[in-house]
Amino acid sequence: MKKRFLTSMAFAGVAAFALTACSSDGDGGSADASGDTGGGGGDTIVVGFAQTGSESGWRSANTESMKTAFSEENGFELIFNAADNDTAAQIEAVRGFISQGVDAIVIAPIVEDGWDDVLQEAADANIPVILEDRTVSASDDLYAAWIGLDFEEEGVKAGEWAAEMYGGEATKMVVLEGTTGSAPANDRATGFDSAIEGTMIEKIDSQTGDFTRDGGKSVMEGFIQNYGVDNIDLVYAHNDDMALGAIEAIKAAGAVPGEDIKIISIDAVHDGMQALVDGEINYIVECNPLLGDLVAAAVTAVVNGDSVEPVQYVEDLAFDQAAAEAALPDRKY
Ligand code: GYE
Repeated sequence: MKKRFLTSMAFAGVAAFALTACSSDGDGGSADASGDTGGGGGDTIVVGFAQTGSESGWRSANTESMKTAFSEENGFELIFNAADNDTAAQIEAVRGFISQGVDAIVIAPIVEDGWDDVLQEAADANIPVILEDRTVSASDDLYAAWIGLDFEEEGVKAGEWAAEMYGGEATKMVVLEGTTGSAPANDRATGFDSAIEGTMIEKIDSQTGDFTRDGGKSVMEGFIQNYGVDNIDLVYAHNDDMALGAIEAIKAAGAVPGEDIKIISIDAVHDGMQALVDGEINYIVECNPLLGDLVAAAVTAVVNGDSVEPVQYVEDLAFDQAAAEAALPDRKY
């Protein structure tokens, strides 16, 4: 697949386009009192959005971005479903959207596998599907576009920093994995592992904390119990929420997070960035959740029969403590 990185300039450009396109839609379409929900041509576009759930700060920011972009003023009617991280429930939600005859379906797929049948059902019903955030293993013929982040590259960035800072001395690392079977958990592991290959960082354990703060805390408590707080040097958390849970567990065991046990995580949500500024996390790779405008622009294009870039990557930054201090006041999530 050809990668296309959208710089923040391009991102802002597309966002501006989406807003312009939508306000003209809003003038003609949403004033239509007939209740006509047919797609395109100035009518309200009815969109079913199957969100994963509400597991993290990243997810809250993503949901808000989507709800803002798919607003009535922008010419959309959004039918929102959050599946509480239950894959079967998420697939059922998509089936519900198909039977309601929505104009388009947007999915943030909890896991990569298992989407072939329901995507085929949407295709058979002539309902276009746009994926946002996570990827699927199903054929890309079954959806119009995917918009999200390069999770493997995020893992590489985190791993390269770990290799540079800690790779030259014996370092025992534990990993807090995201939801099992999800694209970011798979790819962030692959990217990180490739970047630390040949260094003195040794992965002594790796378990899922399901991308939640409670999950990160309880898995970290287990690691501390099994290995002893003095025998863990580094935590790699697949998201900030799990890192924040691990911080609580490390403190409760009488150690100092960020000093006795170093922590690297991914997302750069506000609470994670604050912990980095406070010295309790050592490095964070960004994962931008503000995808709403890009997704709305893609939905509008597809519904109107216009062409759409099938793979849209949004670029991520990375922060050490000094960079976090500088960036925190202007962060939008
Ligand atoms: O990193 C995590 C969330 O899929 C990129 O899901 C997303 C991940 C994000 O729960 O915080």
